Amino acid sequence: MNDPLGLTPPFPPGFVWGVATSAYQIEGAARVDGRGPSIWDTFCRVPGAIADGCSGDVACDHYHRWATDLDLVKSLGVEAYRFSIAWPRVRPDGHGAFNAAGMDFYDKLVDGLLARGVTPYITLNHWDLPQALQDEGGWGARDTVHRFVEYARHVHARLGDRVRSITTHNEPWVMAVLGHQNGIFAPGLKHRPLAMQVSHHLLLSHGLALQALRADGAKAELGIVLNLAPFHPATDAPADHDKARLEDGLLRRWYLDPIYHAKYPEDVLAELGPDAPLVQRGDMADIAQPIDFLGVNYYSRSVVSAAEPWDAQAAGHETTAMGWEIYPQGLTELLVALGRDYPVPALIVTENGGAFADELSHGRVHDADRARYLATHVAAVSDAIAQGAPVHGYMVWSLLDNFEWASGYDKRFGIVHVDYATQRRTLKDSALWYRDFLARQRQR
Ligand code: GBH
Repeated sequence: MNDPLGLTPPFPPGFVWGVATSAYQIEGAARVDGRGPSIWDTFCRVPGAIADGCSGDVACDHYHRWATDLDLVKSLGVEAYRFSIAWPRVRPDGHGAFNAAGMDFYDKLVDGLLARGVTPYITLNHWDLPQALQDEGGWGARDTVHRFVEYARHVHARLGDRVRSITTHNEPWVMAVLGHQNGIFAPGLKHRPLAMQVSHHLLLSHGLALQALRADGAKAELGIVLNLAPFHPATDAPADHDKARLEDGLLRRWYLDPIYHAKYPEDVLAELGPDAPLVQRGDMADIAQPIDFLGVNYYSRSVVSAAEPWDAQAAGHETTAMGWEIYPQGLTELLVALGRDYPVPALIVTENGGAFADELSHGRVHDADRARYLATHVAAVSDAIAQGAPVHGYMVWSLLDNFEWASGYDKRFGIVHVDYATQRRTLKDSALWYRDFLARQRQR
């Protein structure tokens, strides 16, 4: 396809292009080399929890195919690969001995990336809490905060000298709200006060981990990844505007105000009332650590109406296979607003991409819709930079088709197709577009 970016200014020098994955979604090998069960292993066995009834037991078998998968990463010409460490591989029972075999896998992965000239960006928690910790209250229990800090220090001691970037948590809102309030993600609970307590413990563990890693002499850039979306009122009615402001409070300000102002937003606390979390003295100061970067996962905007339910699809917008509206200008708006509202030193788009109805035929996947999605969102990032947003990188979600959580394997986000029966990988047209786009970037 032609280059909609031909007329955009070149990206700043040092801008980092990448692809992203997460452990449970690709690794498989669920019972290999001493890995313990995570809350997702458990949740996948709850009847009806996963659309196709499958689990991450095998997934993309990346645990065994990592070397050829890294060759694919290199072939794209990206600078960075963002992946997550499976906590239940590193410390299978949550608080006992660390499992050397589990850590060895990530050691090989990091060295394998460096050998291929690709920079590792690691995430410590992409949702796969050890089940043993869930059995003791999970993220609702304050002890889990300290177990996370121990795990973070252990991973940092092994890999910290070779990774450029360490993310504490991927999308705390998703873990807290989808996992403990809506119950659609592991651990499948439905209790708002618990969800808010979980969000507080995630933030606290983030802040304490940053302090611990810095005390340990961290050289890597340290930060957190949030799922964010601009909220647009469906109409001009004041009730819709108020709702949009509150939703932004729950998704964005709830996580960034503590980090930057050491307090939760007043309007959100007022709305939560008795559902607000218990905060101990000193917690807010512990959370308010400087971050080196904020990771932004962007998929769509959110149109908000006080009159539920509002259906964006019914409003006639083009959507991906997830039913999420395709709205690239929302990424510009979001990044510009973040740069204006908070003194973030660096924003990195840590995930962006779409699920589409791909068809593999004669060794090709003509996913022009995905390539267009990526190209228009990359252009939106360029617009944000032109408007002053400090964006330092962009990563495609995802390298591979993979286990899309409650949606199972039916929803494909990869720029590389995976045939699960044979584990054969095929570069989709979107991957070829990204590779060629990156090659052109380097020539400018
Ligand atoms: C990310 O989460 C995850 O980090 C990643 O593991 C996952 O595979 C990827 O995205 C794709 O899903 O229901 O229309 O209101 C995404 C988090 C939160 C994004 C909920 C969409 C609601 C859209 N998602 N959000 S809608």
